[in-house]
Amino acid sequence: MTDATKTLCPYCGVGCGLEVSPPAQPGKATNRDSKGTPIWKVQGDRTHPSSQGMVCVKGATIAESLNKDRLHYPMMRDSLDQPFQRVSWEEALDRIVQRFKTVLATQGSDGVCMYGSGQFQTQDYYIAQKLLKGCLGTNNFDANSRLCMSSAVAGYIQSFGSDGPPCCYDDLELTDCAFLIGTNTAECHPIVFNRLRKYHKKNQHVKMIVVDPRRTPTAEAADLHLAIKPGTDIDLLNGIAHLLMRWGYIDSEFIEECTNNFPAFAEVISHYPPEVVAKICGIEEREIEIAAQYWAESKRVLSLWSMGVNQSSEGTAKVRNIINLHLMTGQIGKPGAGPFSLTGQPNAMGGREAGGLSHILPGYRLVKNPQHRAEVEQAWGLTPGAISPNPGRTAWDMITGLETGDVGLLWIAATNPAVSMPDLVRTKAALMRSPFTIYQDAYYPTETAAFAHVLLPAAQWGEKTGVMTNSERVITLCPAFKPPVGDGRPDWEIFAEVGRRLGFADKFAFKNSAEVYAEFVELTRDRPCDQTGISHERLHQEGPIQWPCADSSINNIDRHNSRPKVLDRTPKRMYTDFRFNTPDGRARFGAYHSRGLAEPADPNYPFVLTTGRLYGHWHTLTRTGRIDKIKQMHPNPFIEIHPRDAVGLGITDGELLEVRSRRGRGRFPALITKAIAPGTVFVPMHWGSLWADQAEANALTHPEACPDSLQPELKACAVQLLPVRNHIETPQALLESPKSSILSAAPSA
Ligand SMILES: Nc1nc2c(c(=O)[nH]1)N[C@H]1C(S)=C(S)[C@@H](COP(=O)(O)OP(=O)(O)OC[C@H]3O[C@@H](n4cnc5c(=O)[nH]c(N)nc54)[C@H](O)[C@@H]3O)O[C@H]1N2
Ligand SMILES: Nc1nc2c(c(=O)[nH]1)N[C@H]1C(S)=C(S)[C@@H](COP(=O)(O)OP(=O)(O)OC[C@H]3O[C@@H](n4cnc5c(=O)[nH]c(N)nc54)[C@H](O)[C@@H]3O)O[C@H]1N2
Ligand code: SF4
Ligand SMILES: [Mo]
Repeated sequence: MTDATKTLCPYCGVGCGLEVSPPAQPGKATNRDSKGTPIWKVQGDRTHPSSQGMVCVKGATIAESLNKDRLHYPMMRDSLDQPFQRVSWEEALDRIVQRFKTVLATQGSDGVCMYGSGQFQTQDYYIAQKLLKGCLGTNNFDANSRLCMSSAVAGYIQSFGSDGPPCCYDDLELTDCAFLIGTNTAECHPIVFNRLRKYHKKNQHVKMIVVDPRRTPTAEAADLHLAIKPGTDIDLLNGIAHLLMRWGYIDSEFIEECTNNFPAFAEVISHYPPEVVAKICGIEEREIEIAAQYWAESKRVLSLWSMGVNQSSEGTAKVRNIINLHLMTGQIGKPGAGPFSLTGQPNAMGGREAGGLSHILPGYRLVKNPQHRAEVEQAWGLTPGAISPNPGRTAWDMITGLETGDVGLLWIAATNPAVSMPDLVRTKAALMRSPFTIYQDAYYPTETAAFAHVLLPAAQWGEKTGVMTNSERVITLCPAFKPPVGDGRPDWEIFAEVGRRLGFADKFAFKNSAEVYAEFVELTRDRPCDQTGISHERLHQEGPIQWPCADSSINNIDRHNSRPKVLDRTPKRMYTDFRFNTPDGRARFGAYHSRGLAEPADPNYPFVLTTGRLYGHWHTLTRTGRIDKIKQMHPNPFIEIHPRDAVGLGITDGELLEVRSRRGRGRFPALITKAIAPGTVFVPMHWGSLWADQAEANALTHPEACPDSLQPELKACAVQLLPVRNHIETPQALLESPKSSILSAAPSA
């Protein structure tokens, strides 16, 4: 392709390379959508090391949504009951700056909050941190990664001393056993799954274990599917560890030389013989034994996980328990082995590097660490003490801050919380009370726009230049290849402009995003995520580069042959020397008994609802809801329910079920399937109020979170199910009373 731009897919954290070329190529018919809009042509980039030319349906169709239903210009209104008025950027920025000044003067800097996104480019993240945490002195920046990866971040930090997935995708094709837990990789990380699946099919000895309460397409491909009850992962993992210990399949030398706290862990797992674990998890003893046997017999074990682990009120403990298995067997720091979190969003990794959560700072630093704060203050030319020592508000704390009136200004960008936050009834009520909400998005309308005072049009992927990091730490340059729609501007430029107008002109004097990145990489120097050897120029010339990549490793003259060192292109792993980022260099075992679900099923709410994703759709549908092919694949929301439970409720396939939790309700057609365990039901997260009537998964979920990662348990809440046909409107009082159990059938045991 001649005019093709090499870039990265803006959907999932697999991070596939794409080549995008303009619609009207010389000599070829112009590609157009049903409205006659030209469509850019997209294909996989064969030279991208992570994806090797492969793409899934989302990446392949991305161009079809780029020009549809975009937010074209800034809009404003004084109160939420008024219609929006189109305004100029000047007017919008004036209003924003004025409001900032008022809130800073009356409530202090902690009255200001920003809620960002793993769909930011690293530049967007970095400038937002500099503005909020640096110039304004509040750590009230959090991202939707709080709902996504924060348990993995906390688990890595506690076990290894720092964040950072230690593995690389080549490990998918080097392992003897892939242990997939709480991940529907086939639908959510399809190209990772393709690589693994091909290798698994070709190599008889390679085992694949999937741990998921649902029989997903991922589970279909496994040698062993452990359909555990939701929330029993810790018991299962302790059970596998128990057998490995009993059988003597542990790496005593590694434990002795490279770890701490093994005795506490050994004590805990002694309580988890298979007969106990099988009962708790709702599986057979034999299944646990097979899983442990696969671990024991495999030279190299690779664990993959995502939201079934992270989105839990004990998410950090689950992550650490996965890591425990790797530590006790020495399965880390070598090809084909290690604990590997699959990142959800395209640049949640870059967000972590740039300090994009309320408790972290750029360069894998922590807000609570005085030395880390001092290093960042110095880099930013701030007075000592300018950065607050207190972690800021998490995503959910922003909602409660609106409830209490402590949040005076909320700036939301590149996320759609009126669909994706837990407990939507409460979330929306809090957003309604917000004194001033700025919402910066690429599309219009979205559900969150209804709660904004100011709407700012963002230039999206393809309209701005920046970098993103995928799950295996590979950084790809994403150049602009088309002009922004309407008056759209890159997120980081909007943040920088507000920073300048608030009096920090010298801190935001960047001419372009390459300069922003160059400043950021200095903050990674000598840190685990060192990328000082990477620049826009280098990415443009040499293609995607994996970190760590220190400038000392490439820019220096090689003393032996006095030639400049060239970039080492072999995929890297972390911890190959078995030294970890803890003060004593040892990894730490965590010792955990399970506390179970935050809201277990009970006689009033007898089913456990779990939520998640479908192959074709992306989150809140702002893009994929506008793509015909994908709409045909997944036209409607639904609720998966086991045939036995359907019989208990007397319902047939397709019949409408009303689902109620303690917080809200929704209506979904039943999809009767043995793929889900009795007692558990599943609803996709994708459909918000603009896309379907009363089919919001998060009307039902709760915000109870892991005490370490503060990540909410979006994967489980207790619900009642009522067939709509014989459903009489129930007064709220009756719904709350214990008698309400008579209204809802119990799951078949
Ligand atoms: N098609 C598609 N792909 C995506 C996305 C998308 O919107 N659409 N989003 C991206 C993002 S941001 C993310 S975070 C990832 C998410 O990727 P995944 O985590 O793979 O996706 P989910 O469907 O949220 O949840 C995964 C599985 O967790 C299981 N689960 C539920 N409860 C438990 C439990 O207690 N224990 C265990 N072991 N499993 C449980 C569910 O049954 C589900 O199959 O996907 C990314 N990729
Ligand atoms: N029940 C339940 N809830 C969940 C989950 C679940 O599994 N179950 N998963 C959680 C997880 S893991 C995640 S990651 C979240 C995702 O939830 P959200 O972040 O709310 O979902 P998106 O639809 O991806 O929202 C991204 C928004 O950014 C806009 N956008 C796209 N590009 C740009 C850009 O360049 N700039 C700006 N400013 N805007 C842009 C899009 O139009 C869209 O409105 O949902 C969470 N909520
Ligand atoms: S697997 Fe993920 S990154 Fe790759 S094309 Fe699909 S959505 Fe894009
Ligand atoms: Mo996510």
